[in-house]
Amino acid sequence: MIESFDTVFAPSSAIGGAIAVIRVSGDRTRAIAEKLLNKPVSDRPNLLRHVRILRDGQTIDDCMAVFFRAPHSYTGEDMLELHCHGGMTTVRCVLSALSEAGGVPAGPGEFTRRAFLNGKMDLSEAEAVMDVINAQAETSLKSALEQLSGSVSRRVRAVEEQLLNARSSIEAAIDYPDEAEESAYASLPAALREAGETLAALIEEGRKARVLRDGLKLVILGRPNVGKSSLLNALLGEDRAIVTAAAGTTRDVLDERLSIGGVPVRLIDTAGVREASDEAERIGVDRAKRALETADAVLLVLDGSEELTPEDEALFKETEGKTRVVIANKCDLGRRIHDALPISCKTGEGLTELKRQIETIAKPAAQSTAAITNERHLSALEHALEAVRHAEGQTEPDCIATDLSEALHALGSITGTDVDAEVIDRIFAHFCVGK
Ligand SMILES: Nc1nc2c(ncn2[C@@H]2O[C@H](COP(=O)(O)OP(=O)(O)OP(=O)(O)O)[C@@H](O)[C@H]2O)c(=O)[nH]1
Ligand SMILES: [Mg+2]
Repeated sequence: MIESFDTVFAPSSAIGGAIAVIRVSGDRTRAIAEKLLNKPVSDRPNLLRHVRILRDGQTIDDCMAVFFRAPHSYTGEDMLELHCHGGMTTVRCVLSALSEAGGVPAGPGEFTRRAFLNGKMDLSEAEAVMDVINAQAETSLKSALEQLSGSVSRRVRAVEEQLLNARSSIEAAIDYPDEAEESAYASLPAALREAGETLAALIEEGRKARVLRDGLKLVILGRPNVGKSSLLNALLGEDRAIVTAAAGTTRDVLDERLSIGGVPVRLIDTAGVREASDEAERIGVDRAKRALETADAVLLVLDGSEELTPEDEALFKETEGKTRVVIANKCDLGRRIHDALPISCKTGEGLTELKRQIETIAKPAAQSTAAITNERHLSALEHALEAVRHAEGQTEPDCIATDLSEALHALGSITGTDVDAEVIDRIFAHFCVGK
């Protein structure tokens, strides 16, 4: 267990690069730096300096170092950043020297946890740090950077404000029951409704924008042998799925990630839909239909060199109402279907246009970068909404006040003003060491 008074250290860059960044944070940073570098830390912080790291009087690295003085650092504590040579041996020697000088190896997310505890950022901003690192595409990165700059906290604070107003009306009613009818109490129903509407809007917007994190779920659907797996491979640019001339090749659902126009997309190849001839194929067809139920959009693939079949017609019906792109594949063999996007997985014709159409579907979903997309934040908002709705159905001022406190508690857990220690532990446990 790392104590908050420990001075911690950890490598902060990926292993194997030319330069390894090692960070130290805590009260003893200055003493440790002076021991390792064998000279006093300069009075001018934030400057990159050329130094030698010593261990038992021997130079173990010739590198660069920056000292940040509390509270003007990432963690809010004194910090040292060593930019060493990147080899495993160098890094291991420097880490041993730090340990011998009194440092303690940092656990996952320890630096960001300290930044949160020292008030350098709120909890939603701390969580955004991890989202920035894990961002799968440009739009997810933009959204995480928005969150890092405090957009989530700002929007949550606005609802908190509405709820606090509602609560003060209630408190007035409890304290001065006789004047309650004329007083602010009269405005309570409207205040509750307004807070509920804001919460509901935030939740809906956030759920939509979660596409940013999970990717637009795009299901490739069609009867057997029209070239669904060939399309998956063509869009991915690699031979991921098995393609054969026999109908009924794909049995399982294949789920691949790629980025189209900066938006993360989950591309899902399915078994060709028809009356299945064996058990495995039947299960495959069932899975294809289940994938369709949760799809954000569908690529309905036809064989453009043949006339439409009754199986194609059935799929048109099944995908009605879904966002879809109808594709006539194998256009290199002939064009017998019109009103569909002609492509050829064989020659690559039409693929650029297809990608453009996918981009137009994915982009609007990705536009709201300030939305609250983190699952923990969304469930806290839902909890708050439930409490507000409950309050709307109450008549006793005391009961309404209790509901409002519960809603405010839920909102406080987003920014971390009102959060249990275990929640904090759970959040930082998912961080990488060194961040
Ligand atoms: N000429 C031509 N052949 C294609 C094209 N796309 C796919 N094919 C061929 O069509 C056959 C079926 O391709 P698949 O990608 O396996 O088709 P599928 O829809 O995944 O088939 P199932 O998994 O059985 O449902 C293979 O022989 C491919 O080489 C194309 O654009 N032009
Ligand atoms: Mg296939």
